[in-house]
Amino acid sequence: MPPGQYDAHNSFPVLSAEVTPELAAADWTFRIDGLVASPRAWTWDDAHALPASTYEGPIHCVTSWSKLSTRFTGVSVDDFLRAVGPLPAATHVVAYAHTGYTTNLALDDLVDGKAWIAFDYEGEPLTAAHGGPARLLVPHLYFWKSAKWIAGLRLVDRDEPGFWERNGYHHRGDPWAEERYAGD
Ligand SMILES: Nc1nc2c(c(=O)[nH]1)N[C@H]1C(S)=C(S)[C@@H](COP(=O)(O)O)O[C@H]1N2
Ligand SMILES: [Mo]
Repeated sequence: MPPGQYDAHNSFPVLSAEVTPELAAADWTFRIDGLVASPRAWTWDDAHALPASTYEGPIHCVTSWSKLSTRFTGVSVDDFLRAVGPLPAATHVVAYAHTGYTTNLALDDLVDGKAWIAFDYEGEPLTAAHGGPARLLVPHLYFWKSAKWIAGLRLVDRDEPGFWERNGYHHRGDPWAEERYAGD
């Protein structure tokens, strides 16, 4: 367990800055643009044509709850990135939600099997409150990086703070280093 965290066991708290949107799977789209060779968008069916990939392990919220055992299924971010071809200048990513929520990540934190676009939690479709129909999942970083109702990734050449990062939270958010607030 990372320092300062406790196991929430069977509870799965909901933390949302926005009102939960009513977003049908048929209306969901996911886009990757910015510093890529060929920007593109996926529908629900397009995304489900990609290989399924499962994450099993912990998640860590900066408010100090963790869940040591979770299982999410979706598609690896690697498979989406392969289709667009990130340009060498791309170092960072702005993840944005259908609601307008944003969060920044280093591109390195989204590649090599470390991040997913998740559709299912514990074998059931993600509930709307937990980001359904689809959320970003970056479980090695604090959970605010895992944008619910994910709409897209914009590849950029500098680290631009997102919603919580502009409000005092750390740019990276590594739970093992307790990167909770700017300056930690
Ligand atoms: N769109 C969006 N994504 C979001 C948030 C949010 O407010 N809006 N909150 C973040 C925070 S602070 C956390 S801890 C997790 C909470 O996910 P959960 O509600 O499924 O537990 O979602 C993250 N993703
Ligand atoms: Mo959070």
